[in-house]
Amino acid sequence: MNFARLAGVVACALITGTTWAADFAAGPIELNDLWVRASVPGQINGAGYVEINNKSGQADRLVSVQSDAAARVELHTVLTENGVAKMRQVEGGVDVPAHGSARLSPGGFHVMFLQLTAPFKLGATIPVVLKFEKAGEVRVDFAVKPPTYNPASQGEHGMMTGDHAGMKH
Ligand SMILES: [Cu+2]
Repeated sequence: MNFARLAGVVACALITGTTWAADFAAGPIELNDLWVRASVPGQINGAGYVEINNKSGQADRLVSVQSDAAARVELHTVLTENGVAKMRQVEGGVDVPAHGSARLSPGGFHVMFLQLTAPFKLGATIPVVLKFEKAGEVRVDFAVKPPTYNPASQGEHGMMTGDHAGMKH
């Protein structure tokens, strides 16, 4: 490698370094963009979303979630049966491929908070422990976003962005 090329690599790392830092990590597993929507009056459940990146050459799996923020916390997915979207508890966890990622996002996988201890308040953070099969446990905080929050990149799931709490379990 000649020096000019090396210098270019270093400069690139410096420029992008701050944006590459993960919000939370457990070994090679990095967690970013963790959020829930603020509760609306009368809402008793909530859903959490996160992007999981695996820097390792070994596949891993998100196997369970724990939090004091709700009476029960489960890993859910959304399945469509006869044209009706229904939430189901995930069997065996959420796979995170080697050198790959998994995304919990509206319309798909989510952390399900059942019977909230207290309403999610805008600007607060919700502490959760995520447990991975290989990387182990990591304590993370989910940021509370406005009730109408929807990431722009998730537009294709628009049909699922309504009242999550009203869905049948
Ligand atoms: Cu759910």
